[in-house]
Amino acid sequence: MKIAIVCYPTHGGSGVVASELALGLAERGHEIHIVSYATPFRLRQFSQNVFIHEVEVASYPLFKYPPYALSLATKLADIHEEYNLDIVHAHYAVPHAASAFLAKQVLRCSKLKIITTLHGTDITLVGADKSFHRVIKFSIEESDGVTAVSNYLRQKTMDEFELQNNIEVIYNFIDTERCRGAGRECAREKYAPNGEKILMHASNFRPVKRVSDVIRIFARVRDQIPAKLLLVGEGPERLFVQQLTKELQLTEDVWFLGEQDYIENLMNCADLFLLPTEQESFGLVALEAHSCGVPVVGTRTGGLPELVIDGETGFLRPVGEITAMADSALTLLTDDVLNRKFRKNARERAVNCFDHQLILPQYEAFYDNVLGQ
Ligand code: GMT
Repeated sequence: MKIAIVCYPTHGGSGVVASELALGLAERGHEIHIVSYATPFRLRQFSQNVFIHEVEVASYPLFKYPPYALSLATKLADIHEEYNLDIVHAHYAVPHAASAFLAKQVLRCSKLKIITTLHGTDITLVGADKSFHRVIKFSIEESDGVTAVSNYLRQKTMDEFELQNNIEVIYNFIDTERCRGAGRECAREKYAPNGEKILMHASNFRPVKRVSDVIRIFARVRDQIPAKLLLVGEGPERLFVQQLTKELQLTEDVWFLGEQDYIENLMNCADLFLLPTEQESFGLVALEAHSCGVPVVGTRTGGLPELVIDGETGFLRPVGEITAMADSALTLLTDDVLNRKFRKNARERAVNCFDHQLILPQYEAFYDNVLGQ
């Protein structure tokens, strides 16, 4: 098949999923065209069957906001004319699904199928905003196929947009072999020279991730046992979080590591992953933790319980319950037998339910189905 994958190039989960999907499908012989405003970081190396198309947006003094959605639509129409695509697969509804629809209208080509994958904030935060709501509802309704990354997100979308569409759930996935090989570079001694326990968190440091809760949970843990915290990522809350770290006198024990292209090496250092997020449609980063055999302590919210099994692969507590999450973390960090059991369960959960070899065929089957419509 010839598939254009439209995505964001950043470290966010939707860009990572789209990139891994591109690489997986290319390996299975499909011709993949990546369309984005920059090359996604995981696709910077040459891969057979993957073509990169960067969207350029014209600037003009009249434009306060450069019209990216229009440039993207034009680019998609051009790519179709040159390569005769079967499918445009839009990852993240805003504005990708709308641009794909516009490209199809411009081409007047009913043969070209549009698939939209919903990732989370495109529905729960951005899509729900009044300024986008109608266009997003329309773009989803006009897609030839729609997938969501969890049952939670599927239901949330149906309710939010009062949709009649069929939305298929295809979970996010990971190459679980990658984690097995990683970790040699993980210098545990570098981050925890005196054998301290290592907790980790990775996110885009947006308010929805509640990174300040991570710090407060860590403060309670470190009061009880020697521990270090690795923080991965960048975002608007970073300065605030750094300030809080100072105020709580944790600077010596918290490592701010910035954005990392592959976090497996660091993840293999961790004894526990913290994800006290407000909302999470799936939680790809929790899957990355599980794939490396790292239990997760987080919140019972959104699609996270579809991945993290409370009491088996981690502990899930209500949003904002810092003390309960700190207690759960301490339980897992002080009981070695329990920790080993949870580590084994977490790894098995990733391998048995979310490995790329299981999920990629689901996307292929979905494409076949849509093309057969
Ligand atoms: O807001 C984010 O966390 C970024 C967003 C994205 O575009 O990458 O993440 C969403 O998509 C991921 C990939 O499907 C999911 O794993 C995340 O749970 C989801 N984030 C939220 O729902 C907050």
